[in-house]
Amino acid sequence: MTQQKIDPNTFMSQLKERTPGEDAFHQAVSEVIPDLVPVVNDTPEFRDAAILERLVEPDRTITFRVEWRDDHNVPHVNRGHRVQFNAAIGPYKGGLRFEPSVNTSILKFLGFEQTFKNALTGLPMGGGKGGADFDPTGRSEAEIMRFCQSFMVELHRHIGPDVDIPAGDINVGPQEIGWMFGAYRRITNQFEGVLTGKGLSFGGSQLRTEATGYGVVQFLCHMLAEQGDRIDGKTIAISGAGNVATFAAELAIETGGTVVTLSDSKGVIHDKAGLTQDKIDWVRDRKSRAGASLEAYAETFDATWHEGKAPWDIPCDVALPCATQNELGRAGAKSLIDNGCKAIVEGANMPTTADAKQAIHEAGILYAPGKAANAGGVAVSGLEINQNRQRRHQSRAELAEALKAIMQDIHDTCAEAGQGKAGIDYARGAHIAGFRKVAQAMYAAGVG
Ligand code: NDP
Ligand code: 2IT
Repeated sequence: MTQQKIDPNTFMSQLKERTPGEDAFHQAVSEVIPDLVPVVNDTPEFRDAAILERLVEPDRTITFRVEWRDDHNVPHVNRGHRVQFNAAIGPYKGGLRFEPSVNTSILKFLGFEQTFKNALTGLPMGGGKGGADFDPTGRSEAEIMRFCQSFMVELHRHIGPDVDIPAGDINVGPQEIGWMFGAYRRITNQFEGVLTGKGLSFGGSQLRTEATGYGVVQFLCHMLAEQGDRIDGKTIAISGAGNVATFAAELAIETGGTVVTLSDSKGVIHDKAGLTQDKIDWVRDRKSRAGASLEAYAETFDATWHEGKAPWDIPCDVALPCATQNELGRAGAKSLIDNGCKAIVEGANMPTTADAKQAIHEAGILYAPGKAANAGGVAVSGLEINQNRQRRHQSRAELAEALKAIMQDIHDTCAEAGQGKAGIDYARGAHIAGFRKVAQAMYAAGVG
């Protein structure tokens, strides 16, 4: 029996009723629903198999207690999670985030996005995300290590190279991955590719650290090329000062752009002359100290510091939000547009609010969603999985070529699926192309 056509508003209100209070998750779903409903309504087998209804329900969400002792021997309790969202096209894959704001809603939004993103990479990876409401700010290395070890005491039951392969995300980098990998190995007595983003000496991949930020800039270059334009000479505003932001800055500069901002949770630096590799190295060193702000950049180099501000009031040709969700609101988007910004490419996951997206859409400037533009990181994670399976290391040059090819392919796929009368809608293209692959796999697997 063919199911009735879906009404986007009814679909969203039913979802909200089933998942009260999960605002970030609702936002992530409501971004894609207007683009997916026409596809589902035109594809009777997707409707019959209730693909959309099943797609918004994670396979499982696991929540657990993480207990650890600080340096004064005082015990602490945090809440850890792994959301295994969708495994239709491959084992669950996605990062771990340690931040006080982490909760089920945030991880469901991230796991949902990851499902589309991973499909776009062309690699066999399903979507997942995890983390804990642990705040590493001001904690010693020993404390963070003990937290990672305790986190893995529970997480190890739920992951495996054919089941779920986590990686890093906010506040989880190579150091934390090393501690978690060590804990997994000791608990299970297995040396296997159960995490990506590992160090090179124990199965990590060349270029994984750089891949997300580099991929963002490669995606931007493809978008500009599509318009007959280039990055050379463009003024670029970047938010964030972590993994994604600093490697995006690095490649943007190398390819001829002038990067004038980086930011953190305390404010933004404006460097009119533009960042250089030396300045980026200084930022990395500074930010490697827990809780350190970028403020001292303005005292060290010829730049200004704007306490409590984001980069969006600073004139630029291109904006790359690379910090966190909902960091670019309507006022920021308006300000970027009024100051002549021509392209917004998301390095972070869902950094742009719904209101801001509306303003960007109305202005008709170029826009790329994170699920397409920041997929380079998880793509190289996918290549790390392959290397671990084959017990070999690919060279940096080989991986650089592979990353380039994947980002070109994601661009072209989104451009093709997003082509419309008004030009290319990259978000629509990403939603439709990612969805088709997952939906076909879910359909093929049957219901139940
Ligand atoms: P990092 O922990 O390396 O860096 C995060 C940066 O964002 C820090 O500079 C941090 O500042 C800043 N930040 C965090 N919250 C806020 C806030 N509320 N306002 C302003 N700045 C803030 O994380 P990543 O670079 O790895 O991740 C950044 C984004 O990219 C996230 O959305 C993540 O999900 C996404 N992403 C990451 C990938 C990866 O491979 N790492 C892959 C794809 C997407 P402070 O130091 O002050 O806290
Ligand atoms: O959001 C993301 O794509 C990531 N944090 C990277 C995930 C991964 O498994 O490499």
